[in-house]
Amino acid sequence: MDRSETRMAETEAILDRKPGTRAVRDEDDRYTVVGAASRRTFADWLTPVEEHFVCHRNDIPDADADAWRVQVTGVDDDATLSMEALRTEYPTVAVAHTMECAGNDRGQHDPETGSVQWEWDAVATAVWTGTPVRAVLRDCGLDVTDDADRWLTVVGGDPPADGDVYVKSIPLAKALDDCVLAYEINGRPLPPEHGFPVRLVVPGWYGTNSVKWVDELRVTDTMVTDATFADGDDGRTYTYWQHGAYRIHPANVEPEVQETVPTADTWDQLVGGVEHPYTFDENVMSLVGHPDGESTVTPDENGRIEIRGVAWAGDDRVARVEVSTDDGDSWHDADLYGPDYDGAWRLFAYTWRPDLDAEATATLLSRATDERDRTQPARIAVLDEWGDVPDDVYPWNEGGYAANAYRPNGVEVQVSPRRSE
Ligand SMILES: Nc1nc2c(c(=O)[nH]1)N[C@H]1C(S)=C(S)[C@@H](COP(=O)(O)O)O[C@H]1N2
Ligand SMILES: [Mo]
Repeated sequence: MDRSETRMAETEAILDRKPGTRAVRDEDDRYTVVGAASRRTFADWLTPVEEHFVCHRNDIPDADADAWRVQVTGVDDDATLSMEALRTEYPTVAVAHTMECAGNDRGQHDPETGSVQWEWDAVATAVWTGTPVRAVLRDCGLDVTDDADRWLTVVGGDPPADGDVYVKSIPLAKALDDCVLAYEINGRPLPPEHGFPVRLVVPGWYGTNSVKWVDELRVTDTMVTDATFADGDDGRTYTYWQHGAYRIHPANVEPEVQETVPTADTWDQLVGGVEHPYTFDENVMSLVGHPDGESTVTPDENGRIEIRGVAWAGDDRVARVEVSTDDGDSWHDADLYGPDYDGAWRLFAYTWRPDLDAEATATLLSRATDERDRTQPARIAVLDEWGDVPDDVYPWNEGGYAANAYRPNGVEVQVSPRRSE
């Protein structure tokens, strides 16, 4: 079977296992992708596995957990670890992680960009159980008190259909701080499509960094470059996923390989002059989950409708969420509540008292601000306004990455007055 046939078969099987997802249009017909089927996903803090999006390019490896090994290299004592060793020889931890595909909201770009046309469906929050990366690297002789300017380069075990091995580099400081080699999601064994038997989880960072089916952890002085892995005679190459894809750049640009960046904060790179930023930590974002726009809503006996949703900001905290019920003419502070973990979204709620005599339509918007006072922009630039992006506008970029505009995510709801009995 060629890749497009296995991709179709794989997608069908995933949709069967995950009734809360739907297939998403992939312009280039290359990825296996399913996304959250309903905005109701964003009215809850924990995303059931059945509603968690999936995204990858290559075939899912046919993995046998007993035979799987994770290589640890670039340290004093290189090691080969079995799943048994990972499970039993190190501490077990759980981390909450809001995983957002860097291409979430790509479908809102005009002109359209290629690849997967996500709307708001490629974001989810799960609790991942596994082994801290720190414990493994320390055991392999790494001085974990000295992470200055080094990187952790992680190799995926998915067979590279087009020769490009799935390799991602993250700053060693982040890896040692809170990253996990996960073998469970929401207390259940990892399903194949989420990285069985083991995947990296990088809390609060775009999904692309969380390498599935981990083969190797390598401590490196720079991000992966052509020198990191000997480009073999086997036709495999190692830098595409770090440097070619998942970078924010205007049309018709081939981003160059950089060895390092002055900051991993995606937004800081964008406004701070880093050439073609890397999509590392997630930009501030929010989504309304209820009402979901799929059915008419009626105020309760006190005339109230509760608007609920989620807001996240990568490594930063969410400081504020505002809600508008009149398409952005006026804004009201929402309450933040519920679980509060680094790297995971917060729930928000706002009590709306619509003033109604007859059935009406309203456009609900939410916009979040992070602790560093960065607020979601209103819209995505309609043209390539790169370098000259007005305030309150997110730059249109060729890969459609890291967009966090609030207007395209507005939800139109039909409200009918409560009938007096
Ligand atoms: N090995 C490997 N890891 C990967 C990918 C991949 O194609 N291969 N896709 C990445 C992308 S783009 C995303 S958004 C997340 C999605 O993780 P999920 O499918 O578990 O939701 O996995 C990341 N890890
Ligand atoms: Mo992604």
